[in-house]
Formats: sequence, structure tokens, C-alpha cells
Amino acid sequence: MSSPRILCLGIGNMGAALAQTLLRSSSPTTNLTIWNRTPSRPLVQSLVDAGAKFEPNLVTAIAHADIILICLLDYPAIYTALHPVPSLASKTIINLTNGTPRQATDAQTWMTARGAELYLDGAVMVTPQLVGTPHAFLLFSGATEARFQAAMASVVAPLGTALYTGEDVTSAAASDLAALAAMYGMFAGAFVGMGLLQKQLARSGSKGDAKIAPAVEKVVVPLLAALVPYVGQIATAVDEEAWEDNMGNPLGMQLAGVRNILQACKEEGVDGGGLDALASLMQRVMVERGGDGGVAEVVRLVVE
Ligand code: FVH
Repeated sequence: MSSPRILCLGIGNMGAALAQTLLRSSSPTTNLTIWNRTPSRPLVQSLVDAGAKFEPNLVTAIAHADIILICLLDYPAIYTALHPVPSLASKTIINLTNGTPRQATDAQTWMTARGAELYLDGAVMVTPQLVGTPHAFLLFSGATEARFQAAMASVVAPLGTALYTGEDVTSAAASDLAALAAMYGMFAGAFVGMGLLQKQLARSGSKGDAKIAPAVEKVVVPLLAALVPYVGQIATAVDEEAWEDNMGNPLGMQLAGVRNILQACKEEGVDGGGLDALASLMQRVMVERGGDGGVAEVVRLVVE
């Protein structure tokens, strides 16, 4: 059986990494075409040098492809790019563009209305440098797992471990955004902490050569690493509505700690706004239930 003709639509940092990995792992007969809005992007030339075919006309590129792997900045960019394409009849579309659950549903409707045979919505869960390495994993949702395995699993296997999240096409986007929300929440707190460390260095009269990185590496990073499994335990408490289970860390104690951070921010002139919303939610749980339960109940308020 001949190899499927793959079109990588979008050669930004991530699209280029996906295309490079597919090229590296493919047989000499594999037919990999690339398209990018800006043909002069250096990543495009690197891929052509590595054996990809660049097709500047997207209508032609799609007509000659069986599988279209989309990785653009956002969903509006997808519609802008695909607007002139008259038909997607019999095409398999794998969309790895970051977006919302609703955007995933709308894209499925839009693509199938134009004849697409199979639409999978997904996400890449690592940086471009890690694509194709043992650390890489990707999410896919939509169609059925059997269809995903039959049609796509071998094609996307070189990119990383594929996790099929469910037939509901929104499930990959929901999981992707959940992970990113946790990551950005971690950044929000880390930036406040780095501000406090900088103030401490300035207050102690350290010269310009004093850095915050040693404290972050020796104290902040190990604490975060040790607490990662705690997030899973909190999720289990949420599923079980086990609001009274404080896992040895009662909400009252935790809120006192968060208030100390915010107080230090006021005293030192650091913007602690990144933690204000969390403190308010914890305070609401305190008012409703007292401080003996767990922090998991904050999630109940988030969805109300
Ligand atoms: N890079 C990363 O670390 C993360 C890892 C997790 C997944 N994300 C998501 O991947 C999508 C693409 O991200 P990217 O890193 O490739 O982003 P850029 O390098 O900025 O490339 C963007 C591509 O989108 C094209 N594009 C933008 N607007 C339009 C448009 N209106 N019409 C057509 N194409 C458009 C852009 O083309 P050009 O600027 O080169 O002409 C690039 O091909 C993204 O969803 C991340 O959240 C990456």
C-alpha cells in the first residue's frame, strides 16, 4: 500500500518541528508537502532542504493530500487560510492548533460540512524541541478510538506518545487547556515569588551580582516537584466531593499562608495580584465551611 500523502499546514515553530519529525521518520517514498502563509519563513526553506515539497497554492496543496495536519496560531487563522479551499472531500484532518472546546466543535462541523472524511482535534503537549523525543505526548479526540487507531496512530506515532482522550471532539482541547491553566497558574505564583526574592536581595544590600536563580533552583523548584502529585489528589477529592478531607493541609492553614504572601507583597512593594483571585476563593470557602476542610472545595466555587 502506498504511503499517505501528508500536508503540513502551518510552518511556524511547532508546525516545522512536526514536519521535520515526520520527514526524519519517513520512508523515502513518503510524500510530505508543506504550506505556510509566509513562504519566506526560514523554517520553510529548512524543510525543503530536508526533502519536503513546498506548495504555495493551498488549494493545490490540499487537492494533492490525503492527510492534512494543521498547526496554526489559532482557529481564526485556520478559517482565514482555508476560506478559498472549495472542498475537503475525503480528506483526513488532524488539527493540532491550540483552542477552546467550543472552537473544536465548530471546526468539526465546518470541516465535515466541507466533506472531510475524518476530523480529529488535538494538541501538542510539549515544546517544539521535544517533538519526536520520548518526552513528547499529544492528545487526540473525535471520531472513534478504533478509527483513530486504524487511520492515524501509525502516521502520528513518530511525533510522540498519542493519548486518545475520547469521542467527544472537545475533550482534547479541554485537557490541553486544563494543563495550560495549571501551568500558567504556577507561573503566576512563581512570578510573585521571584519579585519577593528580588526585593530581599535589594534590601539586604546585595550588589548587582546577586541572583534569584539559586533560591529558585534550590527551594522553589523542589517544592513544586514534590507537590505535583498533590494536584491529582485534589482532583480525586473534587470528583468525590470530599470537601472535609484536608489531606493534612487544612484550608485555614493554607489561607493563612497565602495571606502572608500577600502581606509580604504589600510590605515589599511587589504586585501580588496573581494570587488575589485564589485568596478570595479560599476566603469564600472559609466563610461557608470554616477552615478545617481541604483546599479542593475551591474548585466547586470555580464552576458555580
Ligand atoms: N511553540 C510552543 O511551544 C507551543 C507548544 C504547545 C502547542 N503550541 C501551539 O501550536 C500552535 C502553533 O504554534 P507555533 O509555535 O508554531 O507558533 P508560531 O511559530 O507563531 O507559528 C504560527 C503559525 O500560524 C500561522 N498563521 C498565523 N496567523 C495566520 C493567518 N491569519 N493565516 C494563515 N496562517 C497564519 C503562521 O504563519 P506565518 O506567520 O509564518 O505566515 C505560522 O505558520 C499554536 O496553536 C500554539 O498554541 C505551541
